[in-house]
Amino acid sequence: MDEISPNHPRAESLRIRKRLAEGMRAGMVVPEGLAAHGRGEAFDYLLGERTTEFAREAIEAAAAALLLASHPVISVNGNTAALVPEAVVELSEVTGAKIEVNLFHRLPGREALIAEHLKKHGGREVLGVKEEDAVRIPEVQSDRRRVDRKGIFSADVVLVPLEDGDRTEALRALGKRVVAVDLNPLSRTARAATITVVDNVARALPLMVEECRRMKGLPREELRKKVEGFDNGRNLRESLRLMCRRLVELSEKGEDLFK
Ligand code: PTJ
Repeated sequence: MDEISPNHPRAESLRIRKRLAEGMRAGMVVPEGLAAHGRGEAFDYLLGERTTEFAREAIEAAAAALLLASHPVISVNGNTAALVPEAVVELSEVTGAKIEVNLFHRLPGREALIAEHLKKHGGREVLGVKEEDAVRIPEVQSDRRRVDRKGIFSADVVLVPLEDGDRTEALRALGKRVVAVDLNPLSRTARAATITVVDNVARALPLMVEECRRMKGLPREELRKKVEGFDNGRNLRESLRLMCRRLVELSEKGEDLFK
C-alpha cells in the first residue's frame, strides 16, 4: 500500500505503521520493533488513540525536568528514529539535550544508520556511535549497557521513549531522572521511570517540544514545583482507570456497538 487515503477511518494509525515498515526496510527498525509497536497499538486503542489529560500532565512534568536538567540526554532507538526524527531534533534544540543512539538489538552498522537519519533531519551531533566514547554500565544486562561517556553516562535526566525495563531501573539506581514514553502503564519501564508519559510517542514527542517552548522562560522554582508535584504512580493508576472506564462505557453501548 503506497498511498493512505485521508478518508480511511484508521488513516493515522496506518501512517504510523508505514513509517515503521519503511524504517525496517531501511535497516533502522528491527522486526522485534514491529511486534513492540503492535503491543503499544493495543493499549493506544484502549486509550481512544488520543493524548489523555494524564498524559498531558506527564508531558508538562517531563518538559520541566528536561528544562531544569544540567545534562539532559534523549536516548533514541530504531522505532523512535523511524517515527519521530523531527521531534527528537527539535526537542534537543529547545532543551539543549544531547541525542544518543542506544539500541537493545545491536547489529553492525545500525547505530550509524540511525545517526545518519537523525542528521538528515537536522541533528548536529549524535552520540552513541564511536567505540572510543563507549562506557559499559554493569547494572544493565542487555546490549543497552553500552552508553556514551559524553551522553547517557554523564546525564542527570534521560528521556527514554520505548524502553525495556532493565535500563530504566539501572539508570534510576545510578541516581538519574528518567522520563519514559510508554503506552503500556503496566510495563516495568513505566513503573520504574520518574515520569512516564502514557501516550503514543508519535503524538507525545511533538507535544513535549511545544510544552518546552511554552515553559522555557518560566522561573526555575516553578519548573521544580511541576517536577516535584508529579506523582508517577498516581498518573499510571489514572491512565489504567481511564482505559477500564472506556471499556465499561463501550461494553454498555451494547447492541449499538455489537449488532
Ligand atoms: O531499536 P532497538 O534495538 O533498541 O529495539 C527497540 C524495541 C522497541 C524493539 C525494544 O526496546 C523492545 O523490545 O522494547 P519492549 O520491551 O518491547 O518495550 C516497548 C514498549 O513500548 C512496550 O511497553 C510497548 O507497549 C511500548 N510501545 C510500543 N510502541 C509504542 C509504545 N509506546 C509509545 N508509543 C509507541 N508508538
